[in-house]
Amino acid sequence: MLETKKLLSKAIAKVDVVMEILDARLPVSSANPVLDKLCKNKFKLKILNKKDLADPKVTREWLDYFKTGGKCPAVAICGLKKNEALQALNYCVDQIERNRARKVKVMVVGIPNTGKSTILNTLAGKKIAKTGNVPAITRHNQRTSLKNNIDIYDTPGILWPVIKPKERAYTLAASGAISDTAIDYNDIAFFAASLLIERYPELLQQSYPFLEPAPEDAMEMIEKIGSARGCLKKGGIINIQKASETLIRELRSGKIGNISFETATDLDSTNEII
Ligand SMILES: Nc1nc2c(ncn2[C@@H]2O[C@H](COP(=O)(O)OP(=O)(O)OP(=O)(O)O)[C@@H](O)[C@H]2O)c(=O)[nH]1
Ligand SMILES: [Mg+2]
Repeated sequence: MLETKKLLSKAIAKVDVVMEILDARLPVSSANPVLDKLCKNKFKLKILNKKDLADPKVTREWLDYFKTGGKCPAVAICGLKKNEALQALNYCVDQIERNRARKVKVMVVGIPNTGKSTILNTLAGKKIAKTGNVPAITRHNQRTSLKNNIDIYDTPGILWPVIKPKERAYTLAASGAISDTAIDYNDIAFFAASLLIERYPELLQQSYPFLEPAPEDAMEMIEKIGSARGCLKKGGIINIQKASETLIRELRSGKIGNISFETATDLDSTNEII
């Protein structure tokens, strides 16, 4: 990890601006804890990407949170929309005192699967970088020249080896930032179901009418999903693994609705500063 940090630090030293791509549904858990230090003398913009999947009210609260006290400039975008990606890029480039003849170098960093390569493709207007809804798609830094003398560097997602507290690991796994082979679906589904029951009962009612009457707990919810979706083993026993996979898949795709996994209020209550 020390080696990764050194490489990242060297790469950052060579660029003018850093675009930190976060997942709008989990702007804290998807942040790189050492990036702020590495970017000490650089302009860095936090981009809350995938805003189309997040709870809009919670995203607004996050933007207010970052704005308050000048913590860090932040915007929320859908990386698939050209005008939104371009606005974020222009915001960054406008911060640089620039001689038009000189190229502006912009680096896109973030943990896996937050949409870095997607944003690059959207900005370039063509598919330059490979993308995919599993982590660790991009393997090497890749430079692309954009209009207006801007060079943009796509980078592989970097995940930190120690993720604390445990809820952050669950949150990351539920979003798809951690490889599915490294997680226990049952635990993640249990975490996700508890969150949905507590925070998004109306969405559950609309998307999963078969849950009525509302489940008392996560296990009951997963069992009901298994039963409704035909996730059954021999003898009609519910296949909890399959039911868990179904819930996570539908949660990630936005099928259940616009959901945020963490809120600025949660963070305020822990007095944590980011
Ligand atoms: N709904 C939605 N999906 C997005 C958005 N941005 C990216 N995605 C999807 O998220 C998945 C991951 O996108 P990538 O661009 O490959 O993510 P990455 O950060 O480059 O991932 P690594 O290279 O593995 O670090 C893909 O399925 C994209 O289509 C967005 O704003 N909204
Ligand atoms: Mg990528």
